[in-house]
Amino acid sequence: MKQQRLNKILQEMERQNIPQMLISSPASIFYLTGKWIEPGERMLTLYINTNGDKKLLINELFPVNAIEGVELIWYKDTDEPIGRLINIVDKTKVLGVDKFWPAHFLIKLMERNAAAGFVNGSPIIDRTRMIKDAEEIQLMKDSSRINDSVMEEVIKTLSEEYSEKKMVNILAEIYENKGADGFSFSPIVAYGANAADPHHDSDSSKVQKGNNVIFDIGGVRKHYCSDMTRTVFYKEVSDEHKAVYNLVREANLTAIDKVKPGVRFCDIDKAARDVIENAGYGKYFTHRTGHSIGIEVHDFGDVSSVNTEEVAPGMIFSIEPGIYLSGDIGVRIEDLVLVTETGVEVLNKFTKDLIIVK
Ligand SMILES: [Mn+2]
Repeated sequence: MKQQRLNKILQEMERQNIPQMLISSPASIFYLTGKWIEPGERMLTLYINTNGDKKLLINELFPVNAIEGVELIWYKDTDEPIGRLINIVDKTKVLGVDKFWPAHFLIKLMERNAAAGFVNGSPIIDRTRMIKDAEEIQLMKDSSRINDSVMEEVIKTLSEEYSEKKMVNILAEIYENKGADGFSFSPIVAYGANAADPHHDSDSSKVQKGNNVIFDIGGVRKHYCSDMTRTVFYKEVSDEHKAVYNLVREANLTAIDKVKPGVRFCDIDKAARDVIENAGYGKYFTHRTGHSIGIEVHDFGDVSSVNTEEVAPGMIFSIEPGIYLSGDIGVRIEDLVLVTETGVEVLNKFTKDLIIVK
C-alpha cells in the first residue's frame, strides 16, 4: 500500500464521518496499491475502514502477488462476490461507494441492507488524487518529456501523402519507440477546417498548402498521462491565420502566468478567456480552459468559469485555450502545468513559436 496516500484518504473519511469505503476504479486502486488490475465486468473492490481494515476482493483470474498491508479475498466465477462483501462491510455504519461502481452491485448491497447508509465516496479520493506527491510529479514530468519529443518528431513527419488517420498510426509507432505504453486518449490530428471541430475524429483528409494542423496528443508512461496540443501550418500561413495563432498563444501564456497557489480555477479560465474576448473572438472559444490530469487523462477538477476552488501546490492540469472558426480554421495550444509552492512550472517544453512546416 502507498501508506501516505491512504492516510490522507482515511483522515478525510474521519472528517466526513464516512468510516468505511468501497473503491473500485482501477485508477484509484492503482493509486493506493501500485497494482493496475483491469477486471472487466468482474467485481474488483478495495474495502478500507478507518479502523485500519483493508481488504481487496478479487477474482482468481487476476494474478496479483501479495499487496503489503492488504488482505486479499479471492473468489471464483461460480461464487457470489456480493455475499463475501456483505460479510466484510459493517452494516451498522455508513458506506462510501465509488461513483462508477456498477449499479447492479450497489443495488444488491442496498437490498440486503449491507450498510447503515450509502454515499458517494469518490470525491474524497478524487480530491486527494488532485494533489500529486513527489513520486507522481516525477512520473508526470517523465511522461510529458516523452510527449515533447513525440511532438517534435510527428511534426517533422507531416506530408501531403498522409491522411489524418495515417498520422495517428504513425503517432502510435513514435510513442512506442519513445518508451510510452500507448496513447492516453485517442489522438486528434486535424487539417484545415477539420480543426474547427475541437473533437474532430481523424479521417482520410490530406494536408494542403496553407492548412493549419492541430496535433492534440498524449501518451501513458508508467500509468501517468501526458496531453499537449500544438497547431502548426503547412508550407505557408495567411496573415489572418497568423493573427488567430498569436492570439491563442497569448491566451495560453497569460493563463499560465496567472497560475500560483491560492488563485481560483475560474480566474485562470478568465485570464485566457479575456485575451480572446477582448480581441472579439470570445464566442469562438467554446470550451473550458483545461482539466486536471494524472493517472487518468481527465482527472477530477477542471479549469472552467464555474470552478471557484483555489489551486494548490502539487496540482497538475492543462491550459488549452482555442479558437474555432467554422469552415476555416481551428487553433489550440495546450500545455500541462504544475502548481509549485511559489508559482507554476510548465511541464511541456516544446516551442509555442509559430511553426511553418516546409
Ligand atoms: Mn487536454
